[in-house]
Amino acid sequence: MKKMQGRSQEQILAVENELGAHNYAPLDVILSRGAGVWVWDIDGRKYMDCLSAYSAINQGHCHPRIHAALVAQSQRLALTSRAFHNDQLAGFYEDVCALTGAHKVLPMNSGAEAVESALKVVRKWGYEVKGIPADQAEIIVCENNFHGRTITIVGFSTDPNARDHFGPFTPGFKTVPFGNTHALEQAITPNTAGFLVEPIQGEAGVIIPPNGYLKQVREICNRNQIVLILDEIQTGLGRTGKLLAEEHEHIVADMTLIGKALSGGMYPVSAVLSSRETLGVLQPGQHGSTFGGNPVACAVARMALKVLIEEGMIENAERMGKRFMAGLETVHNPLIREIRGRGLMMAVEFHPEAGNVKTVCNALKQRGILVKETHEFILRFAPPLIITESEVDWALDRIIPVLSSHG
Ligand code: IF1
Repeated sequence: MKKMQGRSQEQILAVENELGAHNYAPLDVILSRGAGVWVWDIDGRKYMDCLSAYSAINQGHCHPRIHAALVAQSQRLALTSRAFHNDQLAGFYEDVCALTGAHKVLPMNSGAEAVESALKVVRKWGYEVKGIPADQAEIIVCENNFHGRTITIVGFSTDPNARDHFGPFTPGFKTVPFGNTHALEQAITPNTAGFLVEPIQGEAGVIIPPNGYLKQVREICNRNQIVLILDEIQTGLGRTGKLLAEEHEHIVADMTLIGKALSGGMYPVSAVLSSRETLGVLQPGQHGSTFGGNPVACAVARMALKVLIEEGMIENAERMGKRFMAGLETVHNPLIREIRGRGLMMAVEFHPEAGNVKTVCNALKQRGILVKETHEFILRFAPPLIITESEVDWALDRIIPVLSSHG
């Protein structure tokens, strides 16, 4: 196996360019080590990670307790398939249900798999419980959604870049404007089985709905016997300053999807959480996954949740989010359209005339801050939830001058 050590950045990128699919345009940095909020590149330069692998690293890079759980379980029993039971799965179910109030859990691996699983279950619930005629189930989603990259999911995306030339797509989906309950009500028919929505739209650029939106959505779904599916794969597990973003509006979804930080970034783990009635429609042989609910995933996830709670990361996200936002709001640049956020899920949106903000990402990288733009004009800031006051101040000292002078 060829060693990468000693190769230059150019040599490594040339290999990636030659042998890898070009489905990403990463920032020009090659990381080789991470600890807490910090990462180092192959030349030893240090950066603060303000992306957290799109909120998969809420607990900080290489959390020692999560790592220890990964090592210990992988040395004992790594995978059994679900053809047999394993001694970690029941504990995972208990921990997740105790924490979230869910009655049933379906363990999967990636976020997209959790979304796809929820879509299958909601359709099946529609036919078998609600009595929707065969193959007529409809699921409503929102414009500018992001729920993953499978053909069914990109089929109901409104982003041409995500969906063009991947058709034909799965039928049975309707799209409504995010944050608009009137449009949602108008889209409902007797065949509507579910409504899939992010509490805050991440990829769209941290789009926060009007106050009361989720509460009204909850009532509309109750009135129309529609399963409310909240995709909390990015907003969940402390990112917005609550365990789940739904808590900001004091509602409980019928199905909640979690992933990413469910493993602290250490292993692909996701889950569909639900009431008995919805997940209860699944019978043996009707759904599955080779790695879903495997002993390592369960052991890692149990520890990832444990440290999230025991180390006060959720409360810290609330406090540090306020400090971070207060700092960002001191930036006065006429090219900035809006600064918004909830907890440590934040965004700075520029006017289009500011040009592609990738230049800002590069300027921030030069100062030791790693962020990524979304949709050309929006910078998202999402550091690990363990960030301290002094680390927030360190970041702001570097971010504020760059944002103030852009343009
Ligand atoms: C990429 C985006 C973020 C998600 C929500 C489901 C999934 C995601 C709300 C699917 C995944 C990731 C995917 C990754 C980059 C990142 C992303 F830019 F793509 F849109 F976070 F905003 N629901 N988001 O955010 O989970 O299957 O990836 O585990 O595809 O580039 P996954």
